[in-house]
Amino acid sequence: VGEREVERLLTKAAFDEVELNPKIRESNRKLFGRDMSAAELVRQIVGDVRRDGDKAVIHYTKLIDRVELTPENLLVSEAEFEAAEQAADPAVVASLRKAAENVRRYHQEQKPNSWMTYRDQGSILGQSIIPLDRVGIYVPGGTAAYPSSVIMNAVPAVVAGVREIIMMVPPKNGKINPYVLLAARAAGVKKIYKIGGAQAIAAMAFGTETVPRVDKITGPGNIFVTLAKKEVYGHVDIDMLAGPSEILIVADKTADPVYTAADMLSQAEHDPLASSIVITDDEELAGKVAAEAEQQLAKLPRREIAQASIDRNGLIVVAEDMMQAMRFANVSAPEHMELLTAQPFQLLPYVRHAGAVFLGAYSPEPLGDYFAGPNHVLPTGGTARYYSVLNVETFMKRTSIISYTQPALAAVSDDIIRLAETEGLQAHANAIRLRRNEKC
Ligand code: HSO
Ligand code: ZN
Repeated sequence: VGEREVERLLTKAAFDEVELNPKIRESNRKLFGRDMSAAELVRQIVGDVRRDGDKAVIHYTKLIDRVELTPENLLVSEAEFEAAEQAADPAVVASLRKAAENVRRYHQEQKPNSWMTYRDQGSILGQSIIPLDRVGIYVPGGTAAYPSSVIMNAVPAVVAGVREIIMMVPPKNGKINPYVLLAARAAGVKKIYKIGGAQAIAAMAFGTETVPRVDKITGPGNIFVTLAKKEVYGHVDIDMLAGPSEILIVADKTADPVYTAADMLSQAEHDPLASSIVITDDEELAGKVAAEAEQQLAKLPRREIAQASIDRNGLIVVAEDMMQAMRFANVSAPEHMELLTAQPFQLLPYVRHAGAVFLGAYSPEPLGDYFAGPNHVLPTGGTARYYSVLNVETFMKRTSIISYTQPALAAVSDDIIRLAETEGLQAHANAIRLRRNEKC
């Protein structure tokens, strides 16, 4: 196929596809007795929670999650934490702790500093960096209840100095994955609520009788969660609109087809809508990767999901040369980009759009998912064109500092008065003139 066709294949909007999914309409019809898109349903839930608080949260939790909650047990109790500790394998907890420590160390280095600078005649300018007061983290339920994602969201918030971190997890049969609870506690999350879906996002955005209103919501979720984040954006800040996972591997003839196929499947098993792409200048490698992927896939416990993902969004592109491969890779702007080439650092300067880059045969994507230290909450669906990976500054904001002395202000007053009067803003000009002892 031609270059344009390749580019089209590389820039599919997974997000739209989900919203148009007829299955979602169908399940909404069953639940609510009328035809509704995911977006309409989300708008209704957000509106109801905003108006009715806990009552609406409890109503939708019963309807959608089939769990009966009361205002008293929305919060995970001390007894539930203890039960999680009992149920947990200590080796897993130890690995989670090591992972959290690596993530903490990495993010510590990201921490931006406030600064001040001296200008003419004793004036001072600067920038303070202030952590957010309260943030809310969403953690998906079901098979996507990832303790690693708890660490990736909570630790940077703690490093930033956020005063209060709350978390929402949908209850499955009234229960929450014990490792999610323990990871949250280890990271410093104080309050965890058994609420999921759009109702959780709305509760955090507007507050209810039991849920405090937060300033920012982070964390991945299904289509309902993502649409709800879009809906409440502006009332609160959000991290990003996360879609299904993606990997794009740039490989030359030196790449190992076994590793290449394995890394493709590592993302394919996340979600039927996940995407796994290989771009190579070597046709022989392309063939080997395809055959190898088929073999490995057949043995996976999650082969149904991985197969669906590969059928839908699996792609092996043979490029004319490595420069064209890099151009295609940037068009895709993938969440994860692997460079499986002889000299990966030589390609790094050509990377324009990627959430995270993994260089060389011994930096497989799961290393970043779990352990190395950089964050695994990354832009998807081509949004790496303008979004960054979740980081410490995600949980901070900047405030400008301005301090002039009398002579410093006098020296620039003519300019300011002229600009203010040009804009027809006399009161602005007066604020300056009065400080020159002029009568206004
Ligand atoms: N690859 C996922 C993160 C994750 N993987 C969590 C395993 N657990 C986000 O892109
Ligand atoms: Zn993953």
